[in-house]
Amino acid sequence: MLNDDEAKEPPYTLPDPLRLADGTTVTNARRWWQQRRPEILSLFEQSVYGKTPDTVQGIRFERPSLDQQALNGQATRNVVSVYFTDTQDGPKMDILMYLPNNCTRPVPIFVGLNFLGNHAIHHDPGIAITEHWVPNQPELGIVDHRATVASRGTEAHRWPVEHLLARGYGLATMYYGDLDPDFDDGFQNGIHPLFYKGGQRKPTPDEWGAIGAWAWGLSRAMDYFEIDTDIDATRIVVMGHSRLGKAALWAGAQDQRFASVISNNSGCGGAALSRRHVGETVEQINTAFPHWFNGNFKQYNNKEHALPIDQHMLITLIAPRPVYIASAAEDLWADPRGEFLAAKHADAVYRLLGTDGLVADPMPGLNTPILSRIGYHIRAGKHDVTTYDWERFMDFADKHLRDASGDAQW
Ligand code: GTR
Repeated sequence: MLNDDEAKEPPYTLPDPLRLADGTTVTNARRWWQQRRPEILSLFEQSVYGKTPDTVQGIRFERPSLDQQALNGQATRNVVSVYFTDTQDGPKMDILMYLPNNCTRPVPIFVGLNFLGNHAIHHDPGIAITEHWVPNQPELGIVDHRATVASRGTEAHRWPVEHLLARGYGLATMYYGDLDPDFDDGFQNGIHPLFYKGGQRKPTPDEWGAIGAWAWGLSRAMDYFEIDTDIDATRIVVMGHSRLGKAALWAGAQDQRFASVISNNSGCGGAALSRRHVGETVEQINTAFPHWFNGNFKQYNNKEHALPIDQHMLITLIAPRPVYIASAAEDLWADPRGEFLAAKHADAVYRLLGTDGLVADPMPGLNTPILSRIGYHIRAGKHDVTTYDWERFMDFADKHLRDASGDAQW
C-alpha cells in the first residue's frame, strides 16, 4: 500500500555524510577524498547495490553501421557493438549514437539506458530492432518477448533526439536488457555469469544485482566514448529514468569519468530517502524486484533506520560534479519530497568541496527549476520523461558544462 501521508512518516535521523564510521567529523576535502568517500562507496556496495567486479577481460568494440546523413542530414548515426567476451555469440550491448552534424567535434553527449530496445527510441528505420528478450507488451508490438517492427518509435516521446541535436548535444543510448534482462532468473542470463568464479552459480549476498549490471554497462559505454574522437569524453552526462535513474546514479557514483548525472523520477533505491517510508518502501521494492539490489539489502526490509547510509549519500558520491534530480508531482510512488530532501542533505559535501550545493529552501514549487550545482525540479504531471524535463536537463548542462568549458561556439 502506498503511504503518501506525510503525517504517517516516522521520525528519522539521517546518517551524516561528513562523519566517519569512527565518529570523527570530516572538515576538509582531503579527508573526504581519502577516507569518507571510499567508506560511503563501500557501504553502498555492501548494503545496497552490491560490489561490481573488476572489468572482464576480452571486451571489444565493433562498428556495424554508420550513416553520416541520418535524420535528414541533421545527424550522424553510429552503432557500436560492445562484445563482452571474445566470442561473436557471447553477450553484447549495442550503443546507438546520434551526433549533431552542424557543429564542431568533439561534442558533449547525454547517455542513458532505454527500456524497450534502441529501435523504440526513434522512428528512424535505420535502427536495428533488438533481438534480445523484451518484456511482453503486445500493444507496443512485443510478442513472445520479441520486439517487432510495430515497436519502432514506441518510446520516442521520451527521447527528443532532434531537440538535443539542435542544442548541440549528441545522444547515446543502449537497451538495458542487453546487460541483464529485467526479470528474476537467479542471475543465469545477462552478464553476471561472465564473472562467476569456479563453480559459482549466483552472486554472493554482497555482490551486484541487476542495477549494478546496468550501471556497469554505462561505464563500458564510457570506455568507448574515450576512444571516439568525435565525442568529448570530458563532457558526458549520464541520465536515467525511474529504475534506470537508479542505475544512472549508481554509475555516476562509482565512475567519476561521468561529468554530470541526471536522475529522473528515480524514487526508492534512487534519489529518494529510504527512511521516510513515504511512497515505495525498501520491503516493497525488494519483494517486487528481488533481482535489482544485492542480497544484503533484504535485511533492511522494514528496517530502513538500520541502514548505514541513506540515499542522500549516494548523491554525495557524485560531488562536486553537477547532479540534477527531477521529480514529478503525481509520481507519489517515487516520493518527490524524499527526492528533494536527499538532494538537500547532500549539500554539505558539495560546500565542503568548494561549490554551491542545492540553492533552494524550502522545496520549490511546480515547474520552478533550480540550476545550482545540485539541481532540482518538480514538474506537473505523472511518472515519465517529458520534453519539459529534457529542456531543463540541457539548461543544466549548458550552465555547468558549456559555461565552465568557455566554449563560445556552442
Ligand atoms: C516501479 C518501481 C519503481 C520504479 C518504476 C520504473 O514499478 O516500483 O521503483 O523503478 O517501476 O522503473 O518504472
